[in-house]
Amino acid sequence: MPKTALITGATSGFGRATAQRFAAQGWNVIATGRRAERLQTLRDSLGKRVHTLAFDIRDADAMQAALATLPEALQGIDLLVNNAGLALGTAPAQSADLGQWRQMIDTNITALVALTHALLPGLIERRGAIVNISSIAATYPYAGGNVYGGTKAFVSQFSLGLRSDLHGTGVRVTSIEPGLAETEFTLVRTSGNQSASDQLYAGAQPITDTDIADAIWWVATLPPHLNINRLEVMPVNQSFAGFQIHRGQ
Ligand code: NDP
Ligand code: 8X3
Repeated sequence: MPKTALITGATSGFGRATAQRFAAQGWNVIATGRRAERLQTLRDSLGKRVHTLAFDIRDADAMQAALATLPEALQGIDLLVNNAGLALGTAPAQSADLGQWRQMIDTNITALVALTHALLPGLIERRGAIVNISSIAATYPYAGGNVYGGTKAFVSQFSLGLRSDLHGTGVRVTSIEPGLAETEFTLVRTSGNQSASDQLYAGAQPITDTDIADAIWWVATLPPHLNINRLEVMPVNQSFAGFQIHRGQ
């Protein structure tokens, strides 16, 4: 029997590459996202092993309704990849848009928690696995990262908390924490500014979507007695800078 992975945010970036990776390895994939036409394209290219659910992950009722439509053969989920998420804006907190903050919290935290809660009983029954996509922004603050970094710190800490609570169930939990990665992430963050996105990645040899798909494949297919708790991944060309000092009043 093939295993089944539910991957959120499969219309783009890490999620799409992960759907492609798992489908190519013979898994059933439940691919989610808002853009139904992109999900259809994914299904057209990957075949019947991919089942698509188009809904806004912030809408708890839509999420439950979508899960309820799953055919019986796909109701047993072995792997949940909580990947859907976004950053909006890089303004300092004092001039940030509260609506953007709320959208990040609703997507990166509230929806992730709700989906995890819905799927936990089944994951326990099947001794499954959860991979949460956090970020280096969870650990390393930077100017303009305020609420985005806060949401990812939640994801990392929630992952560790889940590990504790799931002790003895056989369920594995991993937080993957990527650095600079070229996806649609910056296009979304800058409200569609393609040149800002291109400039950020130019010459940097950033992480690719398939790099992260490979990492997810690795942690999810290790022998069942092993758990990768946190996996921080950066491009070689990215590293740390110092603290900032303001002089004067
Ligand atoms: P993309 O923008 O390429 O993909 C984001 C995915 O999230 C899309 O499939 C999008 O689907 C989905 N999504 C966003 N909002 C919603 C929503 N309300 N409902 C349903 N789905 C939603 O970015 P990445 O692949 O880079 O991002 C994936 C994850 O990786 C995110 O959690 C991000 O924070 C994290 N990350 C990214 C890094 C990077 O540098 N790229 C580094 C570290 C972490 P749709 O729009 O169709 O709904
Ligand atoms: C995305 C990485 O450094 O842009 O999570 O916040 S960063």
